[in-house]
Amino acid sequence: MQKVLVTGASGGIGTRLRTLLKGVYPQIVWSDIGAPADLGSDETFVVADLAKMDEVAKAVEGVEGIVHLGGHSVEGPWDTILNANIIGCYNLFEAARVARVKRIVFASSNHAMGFYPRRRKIGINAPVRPDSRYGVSKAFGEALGSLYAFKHGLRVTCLRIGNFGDAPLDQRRLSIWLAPQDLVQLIRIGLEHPDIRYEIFYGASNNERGFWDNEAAFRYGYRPQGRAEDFRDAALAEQARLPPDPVGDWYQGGPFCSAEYDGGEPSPV
Ligand code: 15L
Repeated sequence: MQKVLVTGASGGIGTRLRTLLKGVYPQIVWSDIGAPADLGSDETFVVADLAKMDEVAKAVEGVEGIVHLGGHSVEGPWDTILNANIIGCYNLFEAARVARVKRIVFASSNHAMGFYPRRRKIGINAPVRPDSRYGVSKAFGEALGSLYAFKHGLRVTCLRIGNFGDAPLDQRRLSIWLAPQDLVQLIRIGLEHPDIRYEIFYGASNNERGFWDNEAAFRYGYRPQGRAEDFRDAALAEQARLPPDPVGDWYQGGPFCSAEYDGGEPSPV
């Protein structure tokens, strides 16, 4: 990997990766709809609105690998999700195919699977159960990745990211936390591992209360270093300050499940 494009450079994860990926690849092009405020003079940035194919095509020119973090990163109105995450994701994969990009790492989300009860451990073979329009857009991105991998030979890795940050923020996040350095490991497997064709990994650290079986990632050498339980007391104290949420507390997707909910009794399975 000589030249890598990272979309979503101005977002929360992109901002951290700009430090963490420094020097990992000879050339990194950062992209977003607007430039990060603290863009360094040694960083290459290209403006691209994901909903505009010509701008996306320019951004992917000459790159070998893409880390696609761009788009809308939480639940939103349908028009927002449609433009940023559905049309935007299509434009990205299609532009990559035309430009003969070799690999894409797609930032999917735990919200593609949010409607599984917390007490159920799921792997990558469980059917998708999106908990929001946002979650549906991530399931769409995973399906699109599969199409471009098996039909067009792109090597695609989808990361169902839990919650990225320096520490798990509450009880649910003790199960889904992803430490920054662990995300870097997963991205590097996606961009570099010779055997990748199409894979889905859970973006989670070494979490004792994890909801997910991440065997697929382990097979590719993923060895997460972050241990959520090291932050247990602070996370549980934060949880105690939150109001009860019968639906959100039952399902893996938490508040994404309870928002706009009128589905009756939560599912036991
Ligand atoms: C996500 O997918 C979001 O991008 C992030 O902002 C968090 O809400 C996270 O999920 C989560 O589930 O905590």
